[in-house]
Amino acid sequence: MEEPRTPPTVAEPVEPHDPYPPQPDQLAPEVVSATGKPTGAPEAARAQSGAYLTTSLGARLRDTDHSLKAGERGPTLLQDHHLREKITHFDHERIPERVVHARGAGAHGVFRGYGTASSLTVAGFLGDGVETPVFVRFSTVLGSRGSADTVRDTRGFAVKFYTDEGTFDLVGNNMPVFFIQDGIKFPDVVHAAKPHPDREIPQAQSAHDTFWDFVSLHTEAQHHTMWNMSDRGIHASYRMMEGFGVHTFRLVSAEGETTLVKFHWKPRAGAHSLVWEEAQLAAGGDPDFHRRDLADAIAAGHLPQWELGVQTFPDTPEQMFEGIDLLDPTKLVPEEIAPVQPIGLLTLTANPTNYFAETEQVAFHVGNLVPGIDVTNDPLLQARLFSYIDTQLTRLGGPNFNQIPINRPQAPVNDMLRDGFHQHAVHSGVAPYRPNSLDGGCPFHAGAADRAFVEVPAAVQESQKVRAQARSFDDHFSQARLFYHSMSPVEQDHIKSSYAFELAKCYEQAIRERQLQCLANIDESLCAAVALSLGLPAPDPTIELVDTEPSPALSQVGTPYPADGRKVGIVVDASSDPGAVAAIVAGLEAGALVPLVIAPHGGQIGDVVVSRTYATARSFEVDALLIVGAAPAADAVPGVDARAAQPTPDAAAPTDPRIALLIAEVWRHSKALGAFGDAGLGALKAAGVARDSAGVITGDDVNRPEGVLTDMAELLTLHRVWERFAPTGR
Ligand code: HDE
Repeated sequence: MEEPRTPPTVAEPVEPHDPYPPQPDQLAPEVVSATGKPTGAPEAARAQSGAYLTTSLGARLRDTDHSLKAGERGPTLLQDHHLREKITHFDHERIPERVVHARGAGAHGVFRGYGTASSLTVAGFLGDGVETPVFVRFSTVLGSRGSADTVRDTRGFAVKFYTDEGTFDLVGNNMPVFFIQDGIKFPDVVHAAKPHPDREIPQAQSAHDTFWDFVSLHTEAQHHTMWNMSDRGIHASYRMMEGFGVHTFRLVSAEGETTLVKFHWKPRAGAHSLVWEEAQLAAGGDPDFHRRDLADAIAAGHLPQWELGVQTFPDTPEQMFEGIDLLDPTKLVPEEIAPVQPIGLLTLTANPTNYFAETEQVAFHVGNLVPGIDVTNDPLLQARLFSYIDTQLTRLGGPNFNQIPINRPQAPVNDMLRDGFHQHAVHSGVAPYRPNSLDGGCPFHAGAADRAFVEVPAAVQESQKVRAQARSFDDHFSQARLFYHSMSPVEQDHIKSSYAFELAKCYEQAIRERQLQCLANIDESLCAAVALSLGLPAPDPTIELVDTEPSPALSQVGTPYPADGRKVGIVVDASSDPGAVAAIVAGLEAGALVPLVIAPHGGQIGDVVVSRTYATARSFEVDALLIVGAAPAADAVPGVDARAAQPTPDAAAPTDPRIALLIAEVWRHSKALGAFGDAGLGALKAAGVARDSAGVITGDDVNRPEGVLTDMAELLTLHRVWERFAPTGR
């Protein structure tokens, strides 16, 4: 029997009781057998059981604090089986982290098909109203397991669909293009992007010589690099991130018709980013920023959602669309010429119960396909088909990794794969081979009517064995130019600044100059702005610059999205009226916003729980800020906190220096600001913010906050107040 959870007591609990159940927001993988059979057992059936401490085999233990010694002061005895078991297991707690995508965050969810893809594919899970359990893992690429979430990087967006026709994995990224066109280059790009092999620095960064050395010499990487330098490299949260299958896949209909597709995940909350200073502050102030945001949102019931969509292309022998090679993963197809058609909805519903068991041990594989979805000859995808199984052999310690709970399929398994390390199935019979008569011929081949996976008999051109690629892969710059020209002026400014930042971090002048040459081959004004920052001359292009129609869909600016789940900080001080604070909190919650009360110290303001204190609050934690009161707190002592040493100019409404800094940050991060009464106005003044400037809303009466709250919710639908700062226009 599981015990209900009770709040912790100050004194150590001593009354034996069974383990607590998981938290209400948590879920564990479905309890199926190693061969995919439903067991009917609750998810917690795999958790620890019994009230008493035991050995790994269930013998109860009286003492785990003292080793078995020859006398109180004597040496420890080899006989101590408990000591040896405990230490031996501890010694082997770590498994190798992923070579790439080591740092991740996972969640359980459900996918509901719309049926709109049914004419394109027989895949059952895309059928109208069909619900399929999923596990999703988001990740950064470069950093080690403990690295910060908000570094500038590409993000992984991997989804495991446990369909009843087998598991389908869509192992994508938050960018639609990749650094390389052929999988054989993957070790090169990863070696270049990872920390330098001599000093092992920098961690989780592309701002270093080896990365820029590679991408400037290997110019097919320039398009993806441009995405990384854009706002897409520092997304605001996993909830606000697009996903892409990158490669072109092939769907197969019931009639055997094939269609080429590119997969897209569209977040319901819109695609949004941090600004670079926020990303840097968050990396120190809350290295788990994205992981925490995802878990908190799910726990609070603000369930993240994405629509899955496809761009479709005729499956012609050339596999080209409007001059774009569909097998070249450094190219995207603008949505304006191939609209994304929605085919289903993903909702994340629960957090994992155990990070290691689920998020760490989950094993994705692009070859996990179901009938109706097949691969193409994209040379990057082809290499991935090898890599994802191979890597698990070392990482998860043997060939039976698909029997680990999070990887178990929820479809019957009869695979003739036998034995190996950590075999969990207890196979019956004597004939794991085909054909056989001893097990009555079982397992049988599935016929066409039995929904078997059949590779599309795609034609292979008569050719020679060559280490070469098609000429259509040779264009390395035109889509980087297309992307840059599709950005709004403020996004272009961010791109210029990130190139300037990253290249300034390089030590080698030759690498900077070489990358400037690449920028000259993308856009003259971009190259000139970065060259100016670096103090170098801007080179002329070495190729003819070709203009294509921009793709406005690539810009993240200008489209309103629901503000649900956005965080609004409320700064209060010792004299703030608890009733007014409670009313603001209630007003925000009624609008599906998340209030974070920032007070001089922890505890409660009336019935409202304080979320942050003056000593901890920074801009990156909120999407907008409301100021009710901000008088200096008792601990605003210069020398205790350097931030508390800033002057507060307005003697009439003295403001805590840390709040003045917070307001100034929120201001320059282009977020909405609201202020009530004299205290609020004084605080704005102390931070140097003009009350009538863009995105600043003021209210006279804190007891009538409705107007301010409505205006603020409206501003949040556009994510940021970009018009606050005029673009450079350089
Ligand atoms: Fe991966 N990739 N990759 N990759 N990848 C891995 O698999 C690899 C590529 C992606 O959350 C590894 O289990 C090769 C493109 C994601 O567990 C490894 C090539 C895209 C994840 C591997 C690529 C991805 C991985 C590391 C070039 C976007 C994390 C451990 C041919 C479409 C999945 C592991 C998770 C993980 C190999 C290129 C996405 C080493 C060889 C392109 C989201 O097997």
